[in-house]
Amino acid sequence: MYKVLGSRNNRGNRSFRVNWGLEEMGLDYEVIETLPRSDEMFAINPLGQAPTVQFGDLTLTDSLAILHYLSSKTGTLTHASGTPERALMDARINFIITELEAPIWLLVRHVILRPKEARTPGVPAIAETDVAHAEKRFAKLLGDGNFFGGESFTIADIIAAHCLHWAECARITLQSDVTNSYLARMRARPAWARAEGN
Ligand SMILES: N[C@@H](CCC(=O)N[C@@H](CS)C(=O)NCC(=O)O)C(=O)O
Repeated sequence: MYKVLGSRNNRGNRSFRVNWGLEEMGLDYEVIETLPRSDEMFAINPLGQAPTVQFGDLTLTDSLAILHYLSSKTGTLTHASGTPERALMDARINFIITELEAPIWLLVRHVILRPKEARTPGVPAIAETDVAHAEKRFAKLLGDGNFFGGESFTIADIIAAHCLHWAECARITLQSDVTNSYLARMRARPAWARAEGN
């Protein structure tokens, strides 16, 4: 049984990526509601970040690393390492993390998370411009494909759809029909609802 220390909250919390992946893979898990930077989180993760996963004696950190671990272990939602399919999936994930997640995270920190005195005016507008630019590039890469990491659903879709959903939670309106219909398809997956606890 995997223990996800994090949250069921699906308004940007990266724990959702892991909960969704576990649901898609059909693995047993429980979510232990644990706040980032709480004593409980620091006790098992030096950065105090959510999600952190425990499995027996193993403690795993970082949502993407956890998804890579689970997908490699089960041989699902990924492509074999050393194949062109895997290189494409990894490139797509790197695109999302560096070009889409980064400005969303910057925006959220300067609009909500940081104490008011530590926010920099002007940063949210720059971050929003970068998110819009990344969304255009996402739509270009996806084209008329069904999935972002190749011909089948992979962890690249989990990372991509979570970030697009997170952008909407941060009150960004996604502009492209390609992006909106992709996100609607991902949200319609039964495992998405189960990961939200529904
Ligand atoms: N790269 C990490 C980032 C984890 C992260 O920043 N999680 C947030 C909650 S969604 C957090 O714990 N923030 C508190 C902090 O960084 O101090 C991942 O993907 O898991």
